[in-house]
Amino acid sequence: MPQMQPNHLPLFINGQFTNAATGKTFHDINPVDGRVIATVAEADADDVDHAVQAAKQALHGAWGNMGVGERCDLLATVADRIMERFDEFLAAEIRDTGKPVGWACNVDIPRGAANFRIFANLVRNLPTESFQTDTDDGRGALNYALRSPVGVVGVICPWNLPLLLMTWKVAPALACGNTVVVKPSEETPATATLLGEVMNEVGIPPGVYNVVHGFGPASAGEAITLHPDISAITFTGESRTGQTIMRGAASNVKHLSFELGGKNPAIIFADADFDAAVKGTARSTFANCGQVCLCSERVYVERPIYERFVEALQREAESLQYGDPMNPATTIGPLISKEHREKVLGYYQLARQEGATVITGGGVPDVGQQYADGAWIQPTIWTGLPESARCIREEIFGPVCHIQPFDSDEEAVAMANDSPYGLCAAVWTQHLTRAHWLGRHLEAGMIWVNTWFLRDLRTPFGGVKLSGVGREGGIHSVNFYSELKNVCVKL
Ligand code: NAD
Ligand code: 6OD
Repeated sequence: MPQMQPNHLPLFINGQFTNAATGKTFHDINPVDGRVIATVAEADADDVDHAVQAAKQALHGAWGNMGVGERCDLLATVADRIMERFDEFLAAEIRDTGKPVGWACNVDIPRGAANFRIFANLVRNLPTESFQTDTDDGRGALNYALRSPVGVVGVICPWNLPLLLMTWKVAPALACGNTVVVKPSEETPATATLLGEVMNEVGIPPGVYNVVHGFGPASAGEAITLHPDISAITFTGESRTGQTIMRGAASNVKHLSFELGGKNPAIIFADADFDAAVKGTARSTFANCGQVCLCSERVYVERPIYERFVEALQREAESLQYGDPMNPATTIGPLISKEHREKVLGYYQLARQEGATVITGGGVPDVGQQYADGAWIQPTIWTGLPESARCIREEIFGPVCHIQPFDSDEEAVAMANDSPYGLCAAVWTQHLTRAHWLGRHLEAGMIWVNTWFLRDLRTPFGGVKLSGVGREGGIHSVNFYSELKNVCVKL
């Protein structure tokens, strides 16, 4: 069986590792030190078409004809094989992203496997909706709903949680009987390619899982968006990219599921368990160097504990350790690229112009000669900005938050909701009815109370406003990745 060559990441089409028809490649860069770690085959519209044709063939062939039990058993073995090859997935993910091993070990790779296990189980055990209907002759009718796959699904992914977010889409899509053409982010092509090896090893038929590398506009991303034989697109990324994909996908009215940007609030009440709220907010602000769409960039603290909270969060930020991502003592990695660092540093500068007090950070750390070409940045805390400031309204996607005091539940909710985004919120309080009241009134898809990013994969996940379209997770994923057909039988 052909394997990937070290330092070169090919496309994976119809069960084969292959180069782009044009032979074009681009570089995969390690953000820790700026070194090129691999060349990557760059797909164009012809390569995407090749992948779509393979996916169509599998859809109407080996995969489409397989029973749901066998299909789900195979997908469960994908989960097992990811766990058996855990260290390879871990090393590939860390090389691409520079994220600390502790986070990658506990979040990215196990979730990559869990996505397959959980959606295989869910779809294997899915009941069918049915109704007995009265008729005039008294004999009645039986209605029941059948599920069929949507077709070939385009999966367009970001770079922040590459394996986790890609498999979060691929696993339910395949469990529901679809076939997929995946475009990983150009920044993080490795684990999606490695998954191609796993698919072959466990016997997933050729064409079921295809990977095309490349960029967005005038590249593989756009080719997926415009391809007439792709029936649905599931996309995670920036809201602006979502708008572009939505326009392109209109041509053949593709089904769309979008997980987009966020500017998430964390709300800390004076009655909260103070230490838990500080630790939890440090995690929700600085985890993955602030590059999780669920991160808190706006922190609202009830006035009696405001000063104490700012000092405590400052201590947490200043205790984060830069360094070799494979060292378990490292707790903050670099940003994904120097280009992204320019964007985040632009906001660090803008915050000063907008009148922020910089409590900590605000620049580039000295991480030593070895990492001088990496994309390192200081975790940063601001206070003193008006709620109308751009730094409060726009998604930054870095290790940064602004802390604002509030005086009442109503004021906290009003400030939290005054945003074009609505992905999630974190609320820290010991007051039961207050927690439920906020849960009802916050405008967001997910509300965490006294925790953050605690995931049960059966629950609905997605955002309101600019943060997304639709929900994935549990039955919501099944509803997106399958078509329901009602059969009405007169008895
Ligand atoms: P991005 O939108 O720049 O890129 C995401 C993917 O879209 C990449 O694969 C890219 O190549 C592709 N793409 C870009 N332009 C395209 C186009 N015109 N047509 C088709 N494809 C195109 O996002 P990113 O920088 O990779 O990720 C960071 C963003 O993702 C942040 O805004 C973050 O909030 C968001 N995000 C959201 C969630 C969520 O669940 N809501 C999760 C993770 C990340
Ligand atoms: O946990 C998930 O399923 C999920 N979609 C997380 C998204 C994180 C965004 O960066």
